[in-house]
Amino acid sequence: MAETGKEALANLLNEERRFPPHPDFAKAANVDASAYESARSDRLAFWETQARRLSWNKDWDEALDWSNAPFAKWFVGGELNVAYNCLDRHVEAGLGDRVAIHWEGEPGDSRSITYAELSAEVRRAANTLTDLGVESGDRVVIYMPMIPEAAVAMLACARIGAIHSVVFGGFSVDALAGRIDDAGAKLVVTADGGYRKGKASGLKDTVDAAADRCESVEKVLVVKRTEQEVAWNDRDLWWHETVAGASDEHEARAFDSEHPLFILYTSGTTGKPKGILHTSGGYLTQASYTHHAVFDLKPETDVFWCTADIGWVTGHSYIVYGPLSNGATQVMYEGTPDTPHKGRLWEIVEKYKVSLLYTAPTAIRMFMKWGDDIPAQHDLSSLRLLGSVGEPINPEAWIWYREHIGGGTAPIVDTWWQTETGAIMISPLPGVTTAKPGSAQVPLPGIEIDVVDDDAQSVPDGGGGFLTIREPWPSMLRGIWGDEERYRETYWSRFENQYFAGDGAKRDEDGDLWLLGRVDDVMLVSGHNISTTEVESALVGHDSVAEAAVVGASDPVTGQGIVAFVILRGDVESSPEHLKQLRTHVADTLGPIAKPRQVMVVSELPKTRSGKIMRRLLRDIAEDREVGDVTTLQDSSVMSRIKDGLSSSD
Ligand code: 6R9
Repeated sequence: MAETGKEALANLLNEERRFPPHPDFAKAANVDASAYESARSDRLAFWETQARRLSWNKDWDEALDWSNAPFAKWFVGGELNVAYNCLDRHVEAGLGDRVAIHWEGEPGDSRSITYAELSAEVRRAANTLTDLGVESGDRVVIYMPMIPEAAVAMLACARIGAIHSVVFGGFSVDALAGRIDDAGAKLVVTADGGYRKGKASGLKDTVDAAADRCESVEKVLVVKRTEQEVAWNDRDLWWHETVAGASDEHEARAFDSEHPLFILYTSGTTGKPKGILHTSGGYLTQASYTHHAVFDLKPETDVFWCTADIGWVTGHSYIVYGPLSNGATQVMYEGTPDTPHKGRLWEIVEKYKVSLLYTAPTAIRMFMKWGDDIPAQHDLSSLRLLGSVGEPINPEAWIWYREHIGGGTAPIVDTWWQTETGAIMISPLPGVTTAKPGSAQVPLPGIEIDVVDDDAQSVPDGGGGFLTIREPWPSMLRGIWGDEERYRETYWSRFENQYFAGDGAKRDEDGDLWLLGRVDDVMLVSGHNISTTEVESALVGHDSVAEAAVVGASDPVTGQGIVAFVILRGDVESSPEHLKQLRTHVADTLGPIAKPRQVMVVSELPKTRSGKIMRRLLRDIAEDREVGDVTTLQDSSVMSRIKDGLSSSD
């Protein structure tokens, strides 16, 4: 959109429904409207107050050093240990018997682990890592299923100052080897496999092949989960033969606030994956504060469940660092939501009386497609707040989530953030904000967001443009691993002194923010910029459509034409007449400019492991090209199935 025209993003969607916080919820909420005021009157002092929620070995001298922008330093001179903050301090406060993780394996096995137990296991793992020669600043790649040892490995790294880099279990040999190599990792922590979709998947073969190619790898530490046969190499060690026998006495050394904590690779649409670097004090401050404020966590009574994979930033900040730093009790689930049946998540909510649930729109739309009767078979009355992350949530999915999962009363927090931002940036505060379905609404206290035009000027209320961040924030990325220049170039070159996130947004008449998807995906039709989000939202607003993805395909007349891929609801039969209806429905909802040129029915859509639609691949189909790089797809065979099964409205 940047280069192609000055036309602001068309302002098409019109959503009028409003949901004010329930007075009882508002009264008991962790954070009230005064947080915005205190952050406005002194932003840095506000963040210093939040940093004091943590335990520091040495106080900082200065809240923020921005003299070497865009490389920030937060809580300069301060020292802390991240793992101590997540575990030992709760045990020291007498909370050792509180359950930290209720873990549910896919086959139905389960473990409840207390803070005392988790803390001891992390201390044993920290001793083991040290015995294996891992030192502060060394890199450790973690390639694991969703088992507690994944969190233990991360925290053990944090405890000794090693830098972890978690890679989604299931990524290919190439993807894994590329990440190990870029980070120069000494150690890989993995498992013999994990359970997904009713089967034991293998991870160890992939690690073996990747480690063979990467000279930096000295050891591979393997957790036994599935008991399947695995090949064994000289560099391999079993977790249960090393960690289990290690001492659980370990002193948590304090590290500088800016000591690196982790690298997490994001693929982006083109080029080599970027190793996003996060450090300690600022990251933990914002992960911890946002978890407390946005989810309204009451650690004594709530049961929190973030359904993300640990390989996604959401798993880092809202399974490991946010919840554990706050002393939360949470659920962790190994498998897929439809194994052994489509009510699995709701069964788990009922079993553990989950009160705060955090999931992604892609999952919500899948639950909608499976049918209202499935959640209705379970007692979900424990749920008191619902969260959404990863993509814009379309208003129909928002309403369904509130009605069918949240009992018609639970507030929904639609949280916008990125791997790069480290923690939530834009979200309603559940006790304060009158919610609007489909809008992430307001920057959190202490966060300065803007929407700007091509010339970096703020757009007025009612306008659309590029979402930017105007002031540094504690959990911001500190760079791209090994590539300073790429960091400046990618995030700081489009607009001077503003971080450009890559997303389009509009600001409505009340000043609330509506995220409109990646600007790379924005379509330019007859000189108008149209967001994929709005057209997709209109399509799933039609009764027959479960899920939709749209792309702009080059068009001799209009520049680009809108091509839509739709998944229909279970019992709907498609026909040329029906597809025509869908095109008309979009035109009626958004205006004739947004009418798709073509609608294609598909049975699935290409998605990343974190559930984001890879529109680039759909554009290849719409423009009839060879399909491009599929290495970060959740399931790399999906593209051939889509091509084979196409029926269209041409
Ligand atoms: C946390 C995470 C970041 C991109 C981001 C944006 C999209 C995430 C969103 C959302 C609209 C939301 N995104 N949350 N868009 N509303 N609530 O997803 O990190 O995997 O790095 O992706 O996801 O496009 O730029 P990451």
